[in-house]
Amino acid sequence: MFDNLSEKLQRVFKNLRGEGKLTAANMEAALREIRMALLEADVNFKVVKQLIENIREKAMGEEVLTALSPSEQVVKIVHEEMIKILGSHESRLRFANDPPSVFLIVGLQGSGKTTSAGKLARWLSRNGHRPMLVSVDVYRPAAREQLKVIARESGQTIYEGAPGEKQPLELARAARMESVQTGRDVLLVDTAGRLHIDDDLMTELQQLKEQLNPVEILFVADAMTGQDAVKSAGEFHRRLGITGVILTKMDGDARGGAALSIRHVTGQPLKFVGVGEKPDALEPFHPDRAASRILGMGDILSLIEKAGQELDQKKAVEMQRKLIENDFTLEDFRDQMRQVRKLGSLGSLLDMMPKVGMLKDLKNVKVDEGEIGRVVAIIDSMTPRERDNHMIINGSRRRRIARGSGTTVQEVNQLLKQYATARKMMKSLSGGFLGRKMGKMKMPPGFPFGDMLGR
Ligand SMILES: Nc1nc2c(ncn2[C@@H]2O[C@H](COP(=O)(O)OP(=O)(O)O)[C@@H](O)[C@H]2O)c(=O)[nH]1
Ligand SMILES: [Mg+2]
Repeated sequence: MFDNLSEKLQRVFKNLRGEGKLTAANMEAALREIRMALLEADVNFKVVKQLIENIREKAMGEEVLTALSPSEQVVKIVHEEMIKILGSHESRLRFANDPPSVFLIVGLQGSGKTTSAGKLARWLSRNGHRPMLVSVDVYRPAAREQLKVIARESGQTIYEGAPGEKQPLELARAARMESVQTGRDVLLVDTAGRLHIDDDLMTELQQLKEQLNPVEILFVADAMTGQDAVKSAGEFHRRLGITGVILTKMDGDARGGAALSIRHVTGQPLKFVGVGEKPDALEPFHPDRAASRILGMGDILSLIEKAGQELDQKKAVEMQRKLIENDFTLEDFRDQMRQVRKLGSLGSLLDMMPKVGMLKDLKNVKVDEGEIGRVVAIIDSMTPRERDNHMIINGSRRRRIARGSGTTVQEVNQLLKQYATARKMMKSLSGGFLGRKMGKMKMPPGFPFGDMLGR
């Protein structure tokens, strides 16, 4: 997500780092590069123009702070302006005073409507609602079945329709009645899509809108289609009036052009992003966090939120101290592995982390359960003294540990080597940029010892 843009912008900031102060000349050079980076990320040209103007105005204005370096100043300004373009604050879903709140899910074929409807039902259930799903996509034979399967897999309630109900309007009406009778407070209506916007589809959607009076008309767009997604969002808004956007497949979109353009071009907020095919791969969109992610500061807030459910905050602080002081033992390492296992994939964890230098490589590291299990087993077989000081683990100790953990001496060697490399890496990082950043950021454990896996 945003990887390419993030990389390019960081290069611009790095170049600025050598400058003593912000001048018209070096600022113009930086602006040119930022402009290029945005255009290459497929950001709408009007948005780029606006952003650059805003950044220039601020940078050249009176707001320049003497306490910050030129590079820090530009990062701060770009961050602020990017948040503005993305929508300033999180746009929450609206609900009707009179339940059920009807959400119409609309968009082109293949954009991710059905998948997102299922994910949204799950998200709503977990946030205190009682949603009901219904598919009114009566054209493709498998469409309604698909939603049924998704609903079943994620434990969501669906209105399947009575035998006679064959038309979208009939189905929607019946589902609404069923929602009222069974006390469901949100009705999610998954609609049909077409390959292109056509009049028949629009007429049908308008009729559904008229009849159901939805509080939300959520346009689902595929982020990978870039400016095409933005264009069709604009078109749907013009003809139907959308209230928000769900941008799917952000996990596969390294550029981020659609995400950065949609709000500014359509005037409607990005409410959720789809970040994978699994039922839980849907996140509310936070402009500030997205901007931080683009600028490579890492999505620290999301990380802490996610980690917070699983981790003991005190332990996190302690772990962070250890990381910085390079006082990180094999015992701590084992704890880390267990946390990584609890949190799920290391990839999604690292996606939220600051992208600094070599850490980027870690994203491609696959964590497999077996590997973690092996690491934990090996460390379990060590004595407390060995865990505290890996230097004492000589040949005979290695053989004993291998036997005790059901692994080979080679695997034990490999683990120790990876551990040593990571310690070294931590040392160099903790002295530099990351160390200072981390000092302020309360870094939870689980980071960044993926290096020691899967190499
Ligand atoms: N990687 C990824 N795939 C997605 C996401 N959302 C949807 N998909 C996939 O996109 C394809 C089309 O989705 P579907 O919901 O059937 O689209 P619809 O025609 O608009 O209903 C399916 O294969 C989904 O699994 C997402 O956020 N990430
Ligand atoms: Mg569908």
